[in-house]
Amino acid sequence: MNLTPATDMRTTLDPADVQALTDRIEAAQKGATAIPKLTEDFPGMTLGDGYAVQLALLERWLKEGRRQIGWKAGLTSQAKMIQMGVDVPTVGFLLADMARPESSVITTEDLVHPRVECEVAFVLKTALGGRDCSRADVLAATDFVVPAIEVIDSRFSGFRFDLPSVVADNSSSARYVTGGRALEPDALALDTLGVVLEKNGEPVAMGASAAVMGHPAEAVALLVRVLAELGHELPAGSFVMSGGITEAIAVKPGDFVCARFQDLGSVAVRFG
Ligand code: 0L1
Ligand code: MG
Repeated sequence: MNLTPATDMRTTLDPADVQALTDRIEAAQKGATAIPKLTEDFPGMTLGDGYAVQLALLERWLKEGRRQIGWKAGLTSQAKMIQMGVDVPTVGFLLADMARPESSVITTEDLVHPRVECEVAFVLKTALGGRDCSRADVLAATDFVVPAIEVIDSRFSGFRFDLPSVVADNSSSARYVTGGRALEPDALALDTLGVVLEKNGEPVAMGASAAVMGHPAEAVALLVRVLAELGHELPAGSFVMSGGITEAIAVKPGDFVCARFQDLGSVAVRFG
């Protein structure tokens, strides 16, 4: 497993191909349709090309008036990497309209094949950026942490992809829900936080936050370093998800999911 940041942002696609692939991802996301991974048509695609498509999608949606609230780190635990057969963490953007209220019903009609993950989310009180961002920098910049469920939804058939494709697909971002209680990071042992994920009243996954790169703030530092490579930084007030602590669990209409976090309380949501 490679838990070091992927910094090879070399690009090979010309601008027209980036726009064509952005059209493809946008249509799959808006229509909730599964498509083949992008590398089937563009086998030479690099990680940098994947980020070029992701950022083109972000730019498009910001122009449409959608609002960015922050970023997510993905594939930050070994459980996730093993599950997906990918060995480098990724980042994706989060828009305000992807949020859903706790205890609400999340419709699956506009999703392809949703899965849920338990994550620690960070809210920043000061801006963070730079290629040398460390765990200590993240903790100093954090206002509070909250427990969260991320609903991921790969737009690729069978939830099968490679790194450039999944990065282009905004690291499978779909929905997110926060709940529980907000705590300052030094009010709890952020590295040994236990979590149990229940589906329909049965525990289906469990783990401790150390599974996320030893400490979730380490994943946020990695995200900041990747963003620095892409020419972005986190403004004060950013909402950042640090990555799934366990493997992701598939959900379908009628499922009730509850993530119970040590010290931070629980987050629950139903699927319809
Ligand atoms: O949030 C995540 O860890 C998802 C990253 C992309 C890979 C996947 O869809 O599982
Ligand atoms: Mg996630």
